[in-house]
Order: sequence, then C-alpha cells, then structure tokens
Amino acid sequence: VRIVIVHSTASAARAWHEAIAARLPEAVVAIWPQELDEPADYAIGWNPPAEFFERETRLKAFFSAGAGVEQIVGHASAPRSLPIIRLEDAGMARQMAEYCAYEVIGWCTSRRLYDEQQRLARWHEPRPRRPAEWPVGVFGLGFMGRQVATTLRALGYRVHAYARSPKPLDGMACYADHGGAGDFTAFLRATRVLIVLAPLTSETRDRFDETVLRQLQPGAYVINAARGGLIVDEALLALLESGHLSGATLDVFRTEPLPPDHPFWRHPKIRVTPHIAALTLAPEGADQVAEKIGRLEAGLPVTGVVERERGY
Ligand code: OXD
Repeated sequence: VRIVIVHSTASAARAWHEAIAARLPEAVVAIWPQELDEPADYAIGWNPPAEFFERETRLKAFFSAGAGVEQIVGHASAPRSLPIIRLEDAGMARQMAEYCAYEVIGWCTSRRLYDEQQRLARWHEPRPRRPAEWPVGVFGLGFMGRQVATTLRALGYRVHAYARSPKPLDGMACYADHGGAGDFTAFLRATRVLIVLAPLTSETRDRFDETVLRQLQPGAYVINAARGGLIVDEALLALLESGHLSGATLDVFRTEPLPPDHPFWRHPKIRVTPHIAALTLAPEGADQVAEKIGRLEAGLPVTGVVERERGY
C-alpha cells in the first residue's frame, strides 16, 4: 500500500512517517508534498492544504492524526465520499483525565490562592471547598469524556455527564439530547464545574452562550479542553465579570495560537494552556492506524469511521 502523511506541523509529519514505516515495512510511505510513484491509497493528516485533494484522488480513507476531525470534515476540497477515520483514544484519554483532574483538584483545593499567598508571605487558611459542593458535569462522552468522568468519580467527586445519545456511565447520571432541551437545562443546573469535551460540530458551535452559562450553578468553574468554538468568549468574560462564574481553565481557543492581545491571557480568573491537554502520540496513533489499514486491506470493518451528518 501507498501512504501519504500530510500534516501542518513538519515535526509531527516526520514522527508519523517514522512510526508508520516501522509498523508497515512493506508500505511505501511519503510525506506530502513528496511524490509517490502512484497516487496514495491512504492519507494520515492534519489540516491538509487545498491542493492535496487535487493530487490525491484515489484515497480509500483519510486518517485524522488527532481526535478532532472538524479540520477534515469541513475541508472545502475533500471529496464528500472520502471515508474519514478518527483516532480513538490512542493515549489521549489518559492525558485528558490527568489535565482535567489537575484543574479540578487545583480549583477545589485552592492551589492558586496558596501560590498567591506564598508570593505575599501570607499565612491564611481559607474555608475548604468540599468536593460535594462542586458537582462536575462533563459535556461530551467520547473516549476522553468517559475517562475524565470515571477518574474524577474515583477521586470522590460527584460526576454526571451529557451526551448526544444516552450512554451507560458506571452509575453516574447521563443526561442526553434525546430528552430535548429540558435535559440540557437539568444538566446545567446540576453542574458547578463544567468540563467541555465534545467535538466542534454545527450542533455544538457557540452552544455555551450567555443564556446557557447562566444556568450553571452560581460560582461555577468552566474547563474547556475541546474546541474554542463551543464557548462564546464574550459570554464567558461577562459572567466572570458579574461573578456568576468564578474561574475558567482554557486549553483551546477560536484562534490558535491565542493572539497576544486577547483578554484571556491576562485575566486574573482564567488559566490559559496552549492546546496541550491531550497531545497526539504518533507511536500509539500509528499502532491504531496500521492495524486499521491492515483490516481495510483485508476487507474487514474498522471502528472510528466519522459520520459526516453528525460531524464526528
Ligand atoms: C485533537 C487535538 O483533536 O489535539 O487531537 O485537539
């Protein structure tokens, strides 16, 4: 088989090339725009340029080199009939659980306050924040949402979730879209720490506007490690200002890198991280992609195939 790697980051392209070539020694593997002798059978990529699909017209599938697929589902030049396959976990769920647990624990144990107090050589014990007073609502129950929910529960937090369709969640409440708007409202009202982990689709874009964020419990904390487009920036800022929200941790933004003059950078109630919550690990990703290519070549079904209408 012929495989082309097309990645907007050159070092990631090289890591994928090495990892795939090691797992599929018989395959011919190239990094775009290097030419193969014949059109490629499979592509592995992230943010391919428009010309990519003009040249690669015989692809049997496009593997997303990350969990998110909006970069390829919404690509203007990608043929509608091209199967898109996303990475499933591949070492990302563990990282995401660690990231979210760190932020939730940090918030509930007042770590930031102590950092500040140490700077001022101030000894003061605040009233503890009890986990029971900070019920966590996880929006989105894919591989990552599920691991985040179970990890936080194991740490003693009250956790519930919201998913597009109802899913069993190890004894935790799962609100779902099928119940209509009422279920979403019930999810919000039950939530004091909101963790956003759903893909960016036409249904989730701008979903967390001011009206929605206002329905979270007073003093709520917001963590967004999914995509910046799910939360309306101005709504978040307005509710931090009014005090309805007490803080936020943001790993993802509408424009990345986050522009230096963006108000999020210097906001005292916002923690910014540079889209690192769950990094794609090329070796783990390549294990999965190589196995799926083997199955596809053998005419067998694979998991992780994107449903275009749904957007993930
Ligand atoms: C991804 C990401 O989608 O890193 O994999 O955001």
